[in-house]
Amino acid sequence: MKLYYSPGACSLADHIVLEWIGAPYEAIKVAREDRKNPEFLAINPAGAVPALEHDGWVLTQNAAILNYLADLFPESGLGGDGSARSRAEINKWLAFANSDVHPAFKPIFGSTAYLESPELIERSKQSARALVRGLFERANAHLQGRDWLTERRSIADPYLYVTYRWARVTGVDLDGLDHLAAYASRIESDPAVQKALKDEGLT
Ligand SMILES: N[C@@H](CCC(=O)N[C@@H](CS)C(=O)NCC(=O)O)C(=O)O
Repeated sequence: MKLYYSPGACSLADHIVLEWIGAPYEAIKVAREDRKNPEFLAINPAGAVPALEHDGWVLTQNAAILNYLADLFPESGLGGDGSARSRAEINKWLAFANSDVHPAFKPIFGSTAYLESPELIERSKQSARALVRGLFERANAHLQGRDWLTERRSIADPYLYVTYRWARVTGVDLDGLDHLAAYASRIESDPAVQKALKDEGLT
């Protein structure tokens, strides 16, 4: 298996899951500025990470990749306990991270540059930070008394963790979100997570 990733991007979730699974894989770095190069567009026409190559077949879209890995390695338990309900709970939180939290960062990462006005761009970023804060307040409330988003560690956890990392460096107000902070520290102190971070050149 080959995972195409950019350091610290949402592909870090897949990188962590591969480490948790423990099966052999190769992590191939795609620098941010190389994501639209013809070589990488031939792998993912969207020019986005992650992409997973397995037996000559390429899968894109993070939620699909994470679910595929969970299905390929059911013994990892990362896709739940085998019941429809546990998988649905995991996919609920995966959707929260992938389709609510992740896109909320877009203005912070530059999607509103077309506005051209520095003042308007800054307002769009402030509004995005407030949106992310609101989403994290929900996750924080849910995490009270819980170690993981669902009954057990799953493919949803590293995705939320990755977005928390982004929040830390983009000025999102994380004050008082103590359950979320403890959860992120718990994930971060895991040796497998440390390895994925080190391999991506992150601290
Ligand atoms: N819907 C895609 C979005 C992936 C995505 O946004 N990846 C970012 C990195 S976190 C990226 O490579 N962006 C480059 C681009 O879309 O141009 C997925 O869930 O896999």
